[in-house]
Amino acid sequence: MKRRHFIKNAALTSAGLAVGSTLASCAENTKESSVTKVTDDISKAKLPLVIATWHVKDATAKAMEVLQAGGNALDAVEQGCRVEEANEKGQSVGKGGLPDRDGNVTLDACIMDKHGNCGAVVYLQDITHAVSVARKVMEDTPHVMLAGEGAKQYAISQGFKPEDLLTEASKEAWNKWKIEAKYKPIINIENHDTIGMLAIDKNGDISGACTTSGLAYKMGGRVGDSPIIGSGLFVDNEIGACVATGLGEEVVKTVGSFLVVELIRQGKSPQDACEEAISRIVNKPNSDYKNFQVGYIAVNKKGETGSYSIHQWFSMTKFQDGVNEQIQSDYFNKA
Ligand code: SD4
Repeated sequence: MKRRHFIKNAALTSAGLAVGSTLASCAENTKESSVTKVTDDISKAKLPLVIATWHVKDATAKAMEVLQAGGNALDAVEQGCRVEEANEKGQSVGKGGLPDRDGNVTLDACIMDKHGNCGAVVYLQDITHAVSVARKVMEDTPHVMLAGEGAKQYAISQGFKPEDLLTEASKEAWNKWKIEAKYKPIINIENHDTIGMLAIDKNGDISGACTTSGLAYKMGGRVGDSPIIGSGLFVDNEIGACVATGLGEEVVKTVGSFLVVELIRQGKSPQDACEEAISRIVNKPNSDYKNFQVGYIAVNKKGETGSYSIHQWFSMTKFQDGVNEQIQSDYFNKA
């Protein structure tokens, strides 16, 4: 608005025009500098870089292997997430995930590339690698999201093999749960939860992915934040990226990952942006935050990272400059 006014006024005199062009270019520069603030010294960042929610060093190692071999960030996050999807011991992702209250394992996943393209699957059953189906949706269909039976049939048509995702261990846990059948979100279910992964490749391009079996013993048909672009994941290759874990309903209500990236755009560090997004949740009137967990991890274009959660024991795994480490996250609820 200001700039339009200015150009209109400047057009009135030639002197105005001269000054106008200087000021207009100042205005452009100011606009430019606020947007490129995080990109200006990308050359200093130690790239490539991978971060992921929770303690998933095998997954970040796989992603880094892809990046070191010259692969792009999109391949890295897909391959990294696949490690945990195939890990039957992880009861919150892919095969071996805990089922809904009816005993069905249903997966949610999404992926987003450096161009802002995205793909997602929700309520997917019998297919382990939901993240790869999400990528197929992004690359080979005119849509961004497929659900349920349609997603499954699409996956099968693309060569994915259907299999039973309910392992003996998860069936046993479900049978125990059925004795009382009380639904209650569990904070930090096993220090290894939904996997969200963000990577910056050697070219400085960012991609992200998120994959989960969602909340254990959820209602049949329930979909969380993880496959919802802007909630569970958001990537803006000019600015940075964010991915979420925890009680998806609370993340969706604040469009958490998009919020974090927009806060970075406005000049916040990834750490401050994650903290602000958590404060939006806990500071709601009547927030029940003492009874649920939400955690965010984020990266900016400079390769700076941040992570923050409501409760203690959330962590981020970070692989950069030859070091693959689990970093405990700072948290809000210190009372
Ligand atoms: C969901 N955000 O479905 C996922 C699950 C999760 O800790 O991250 N649980 O709500």
